[in-house]
Amino acid sequence: MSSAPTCAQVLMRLLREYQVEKVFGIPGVHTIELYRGLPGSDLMHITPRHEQGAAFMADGYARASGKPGVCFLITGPGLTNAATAMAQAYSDSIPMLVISAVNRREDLGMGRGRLHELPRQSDASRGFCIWQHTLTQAEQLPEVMARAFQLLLSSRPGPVHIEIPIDLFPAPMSGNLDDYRAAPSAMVPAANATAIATATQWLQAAERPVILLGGGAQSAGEAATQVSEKIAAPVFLSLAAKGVVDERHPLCGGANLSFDCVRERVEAADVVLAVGTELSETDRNLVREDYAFSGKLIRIDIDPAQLVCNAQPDLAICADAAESLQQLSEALVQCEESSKLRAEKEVSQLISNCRKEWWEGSEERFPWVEALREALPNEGILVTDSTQLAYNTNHALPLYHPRSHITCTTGYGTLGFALPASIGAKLSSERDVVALIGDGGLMFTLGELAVAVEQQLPLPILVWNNSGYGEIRDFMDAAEVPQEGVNLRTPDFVALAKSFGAEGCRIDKPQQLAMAVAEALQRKTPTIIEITAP
Ligand SMILES: Cc1ncc(C[n+]2csc(CCOP(=O)(O)OP(=O)(O)O)c2C)c(N)n1
Repeated sequence: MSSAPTCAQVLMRLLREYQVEKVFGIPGVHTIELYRGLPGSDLMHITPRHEQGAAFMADGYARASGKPGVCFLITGPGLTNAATAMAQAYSDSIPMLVISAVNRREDLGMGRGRLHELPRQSDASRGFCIWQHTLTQAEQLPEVMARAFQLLLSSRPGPVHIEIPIDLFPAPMSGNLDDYRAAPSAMVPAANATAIATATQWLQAAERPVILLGGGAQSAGEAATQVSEKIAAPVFLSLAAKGVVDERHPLCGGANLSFDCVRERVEAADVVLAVGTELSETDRNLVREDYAFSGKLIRIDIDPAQLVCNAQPDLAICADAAESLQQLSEALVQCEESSKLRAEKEVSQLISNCRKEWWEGSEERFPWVEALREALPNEGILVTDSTQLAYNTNHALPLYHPRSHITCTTGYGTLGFALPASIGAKLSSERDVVALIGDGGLMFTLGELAVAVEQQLPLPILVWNNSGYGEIRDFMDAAEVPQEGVNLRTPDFVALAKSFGAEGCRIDKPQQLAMAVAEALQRKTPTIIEITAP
């Protein structure tokens, strides 16, 4: 190549070097010169209908693939529109790279009323990003990108926001495009040998150990299963870790931390091994009380701050989850078969006790949970919004593989997540994806259905239609607050789907679900399957 590459071209080159294949974004006048860098880069650009959709898609893409999701946004409204989705990703530690424009360097902080000007945009995003940076010189881009990817790939992830002043996109850079290479990603830290020796000793001697896994243990499923088998420890999963250990495994107690019987068992354990988890309130069903651990607590996390979050550990190991569980599994000696059988029996008893707690008050929804288990392929990915049926699938629908459960029902808990996140998930994975959304949540990001149609995604979208914000309506009823703001006029979702070029059908019996999903998975277009909620 003879002429000097521009900063925008180098950016595209570096993204490809960092294995990025798809970016989600909406262009604007500020990013025209950014987009001049796209042709020839072989990056695929997906265009949502709202920037919130772009960031939710990037989030779903990241959760399903384990690779960072990438957005291109304009300054000001582009960034603030994406803020909610970035904050959900921050809350759930999802790797996301947001590249936004910002006004010219000479205008920064000047409040001149320029188009899209957001005074102190960098301050706005700093609150929900693990790192925020304003590029001031084009030559620094490779260093900035290297730092961004080290953070995304080698530490506790979350959104990284790099804002690029519009005068820098066309700025010439030195050398040829081929000169720009990715930095090697860091080898993640293994646990210190003394810590492993202590943990091994405690776990080996434990009579009633328990393992708790959070979203940070996403890649540690196999090693966690081995550890649990070696010491006959029941494994409980946070909602972010659902499926990390196959929920059919006899030692897996599922994502049931919010039930009294499990809580009691965890609190009574003589050793608790908690890996990659905040021990957060939302997985304890808003009981707002921290665990009262009576035994020893061992915590493993890549982020030192998490090691003391919500509970003080007796042993804190700052290391990669999979690496350290592997170290533990190699150090531990296999327990006796009789202990394993005893633990398995206990887990099965606990699950049936949970089931009694599950059913109360939502008996009518359980046939739908069972139907959905039948409808969802074994390797399928379930993407859920904050809707009543999802609160039941969270606990009562077993999943079998890591990265099978993509949900916004914990942590930040925003509505509108599931449709765009399921699109992102499907764009990053060969696995079947099924979305589950309430009629209220769907309306937040409905426009993104157009993207699923454009991309010809075979995506069943289950809409739990109870004509309103059902969960809040129930809470109002329970609190004897007169219903206000919770009863909604819903559109004809089937007709709406068709107007987008999607398919649509309406069902009201659980027995109809498996067929409806199977048919939807065969189509080259999304299908809205509207469920008339009982
Ligand atoms: C952005 C946002 N606004 C408001 C809420 C509060 N909220 C939580 S659940 C819910 C009801 C959702 O209704 P719908 O999606 O129809 O599901 P349903 O509860 O009826 O099953 C609301 C309003 C929220 N979680 N996020």
